[in-house]
Amino acid sequence: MKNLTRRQFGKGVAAAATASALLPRFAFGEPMPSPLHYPKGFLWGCATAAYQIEGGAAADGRGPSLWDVFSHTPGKTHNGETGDVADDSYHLYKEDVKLLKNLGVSTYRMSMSWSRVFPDGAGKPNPKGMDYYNRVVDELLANGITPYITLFHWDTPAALDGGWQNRATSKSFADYAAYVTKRLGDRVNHWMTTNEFICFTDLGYQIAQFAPGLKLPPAEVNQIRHHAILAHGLAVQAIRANTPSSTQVGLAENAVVFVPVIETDEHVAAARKATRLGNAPFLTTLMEGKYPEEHLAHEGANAPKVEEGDLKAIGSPLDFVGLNIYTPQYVRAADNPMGFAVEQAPSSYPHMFSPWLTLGPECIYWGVRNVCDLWKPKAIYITENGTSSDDVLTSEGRVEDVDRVMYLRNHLTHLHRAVKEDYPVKGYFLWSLMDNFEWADGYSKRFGIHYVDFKTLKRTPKLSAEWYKATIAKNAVE
Ligand code: PNW
Repeated sequence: MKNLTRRQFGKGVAAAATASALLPRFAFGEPMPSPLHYPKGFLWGCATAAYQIEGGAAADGRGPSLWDVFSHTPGKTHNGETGDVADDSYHLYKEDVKLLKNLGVSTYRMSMSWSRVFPDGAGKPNPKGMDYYNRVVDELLANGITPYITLFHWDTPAALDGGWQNRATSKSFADYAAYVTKRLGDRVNHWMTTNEFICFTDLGYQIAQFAPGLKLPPAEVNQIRHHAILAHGLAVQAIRANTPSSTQVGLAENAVVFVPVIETDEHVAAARKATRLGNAPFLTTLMEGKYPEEHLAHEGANAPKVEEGDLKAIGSPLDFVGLNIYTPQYVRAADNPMGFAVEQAPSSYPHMFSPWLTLGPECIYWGVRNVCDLWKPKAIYITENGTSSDDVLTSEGRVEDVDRVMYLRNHLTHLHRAVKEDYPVKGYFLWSLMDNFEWADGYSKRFGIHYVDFKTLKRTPKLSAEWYKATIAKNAVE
């Protein structure tokens, strides 16, 4: 079979054995199932975030972030765990680049800690903090790995007065963006401004699950959301002004993914409408350069105060949209003014180790399709996808995370459909390279494809790392 494709093999055997109608169908003429090949040049990567992996919380002049304050406040995180040490990637980054190299990834999505570079969030920069990122970038490039950098993954400098309640924070963010892209822009060509608006706005300021742990009324939350998308827009402008014209700018957003409950025209249209309205304060406003009328009407007197020039900045054209995709939200067409209704799943609906990680791997296809059909972005990256698992390190040093492999294989199978249908998906970043500080869940939820012993900081590849390595090597999912 060596020099024949599977299909030729099948045909050859079929011709030679037409008499043998009783033999199994597969060997005779029916094409054998073939692996799902990704296009040449498709980018495979892993993702991490600064506060979740770096540690070195007070090293070399880093200032505290709202997450340092929050995690050190009793009762806020699992067992009071903090990111003080995390994976100590601040000191062990060369080891982490080796993990990446061994996987064979071409790209690495990392984030920078704003308060490492500007300990007070604004004003005087900290050259030692900046040097750390210079070293990481150089180490990646020396190993043939392309860095994709997120400027902000929730770790707002604690010194910024009022945090995201204060409009001045948006301007400080743009200044930080200008400073770092000016210094790294000769070596880093792909930038993401922010990660997941809802997680540092609503979750931090409305439901108090994340830093800074406040419960503010809707009008204030809408203003905070506005400052967040304004920060993104001003940062896009700042990056463009400080980097070569070839620089690619986008963001990483966990837009709610609405999946048509049945794939018929009416439900597909409902999923598109739901995507637009369900993501109104964030991605929709970025992509359309204005808040949807329906959203403003719905918020009424609580709608944000918008100053002149804000929406122009917020709607700055992007080179790519990064989507963090984990779970589906099923939706159907409905005879109501919105034209859709969200399905309520029964309590038996399956989920992964984290209860919020409900299964539905087709979400990765619909996430891409809904966004592309609505707004036609030039390029899409899956900037995060992955799962927690109740990983156990065996006495032989193995982690048999077959549930994570199942999750990844299924998502990459459905992502392949989007690629095959010519949606402009350029790459995929698996969350995450290694176990890390999982925010309010502390170290109780592991998302890595490398197991980290948080006492010794030893990293061990899990079965999922072997699986991902093989997938990358074949450029195909099987
Ligand atoms: C993402 N949800 O957050 C973050 O970008 C990562 O920092 C995080 O570690 C990872 O996913 C795993 O949680 C999310 O409730 C947080 O749907 C919550 C949700 C989704 C993503």
